[in-house]
Amino acid sequence: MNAVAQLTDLHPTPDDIIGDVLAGLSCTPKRLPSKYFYDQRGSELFEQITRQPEYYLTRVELVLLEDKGGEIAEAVGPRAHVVEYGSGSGRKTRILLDALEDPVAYTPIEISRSALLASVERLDREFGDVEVLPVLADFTEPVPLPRPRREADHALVFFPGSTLGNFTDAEARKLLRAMHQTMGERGGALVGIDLQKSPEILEAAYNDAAGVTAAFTLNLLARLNRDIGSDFDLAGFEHRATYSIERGCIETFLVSRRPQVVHVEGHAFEFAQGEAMQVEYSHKYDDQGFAALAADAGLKVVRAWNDPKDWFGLRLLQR
Ligand code: AVI
Repeated sequence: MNAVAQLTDLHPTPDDIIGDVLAGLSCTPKRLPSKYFYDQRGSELFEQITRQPEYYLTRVELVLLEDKGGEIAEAVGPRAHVVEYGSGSGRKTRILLDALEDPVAYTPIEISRSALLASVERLDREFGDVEVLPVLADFTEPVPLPRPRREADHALVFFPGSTLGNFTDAEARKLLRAMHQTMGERGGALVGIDLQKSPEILEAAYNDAAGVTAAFTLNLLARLNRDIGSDFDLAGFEHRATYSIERGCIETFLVSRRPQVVHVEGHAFEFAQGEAMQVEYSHKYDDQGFAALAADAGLKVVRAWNDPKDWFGLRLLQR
């Protein structure tokens, strides 16, 4: 049986894009949810971001996984059922599965059917030796895992890329509590986190010289225009990403270049010149802050691996 036939559909509630956009534009200051960045073009642009010289996160995490694969495998133990939150990081998954001792199964969890199906065919081909059991579900909720043909010793949730940093603190706590449930009694989680560092390095990573991140941010407006019929003028907004040392967070905004009115579903929203609409958080962690976040979800950091410059970290969490 192939992986597509084995897809478990937990019927996640579809995104309410119109509701989310109307709610965000009615806030002061205005905001839009960053989860809507990832249409096809947005995913391609993110892929390009990961190849920009300033955006170190992906490169450093890949090398860290390669370098520490043996230690990670030892700490995780044999016969894991690897459960990935999202399915966009095939290269990282391959490195992890190659490093682990006798992994039993691989379950990507995705809320988008098209994204899950697109990745599943590729995964089934690439991970021929490991059973692929995709699940269509919202990973911010606890997810009952499918049973592999061969019994697994425990589940290992894999959440790389510092994607956790894109959630607000309250959302991250909820997600980690759900992860605590999903991983089960004997399970663990391997989470990639971007670490706090100089604002210059961080701001450069989110304002690359080639303008790919700016194009990625603006694509959100193109996506909304296409999918919900809004009339954002892309030339009327500019990308801005700034780091707050106090909050340990890159905040990305779309700043209105002039006074303008945007229409969504018959509602009119006025923007002043220079008005900044918040579109993304990218939290950066220190050891204390991350351990506290995990502890709120009943999880302990049992192992920590950083690259030699302490720019990026992998954390193994257990109950
Ligand atoms: C996917 N996520 C972890 C990226 C980040 O670094 O926050 C998204 C991104 N936004 C701008 N550049 C990259």
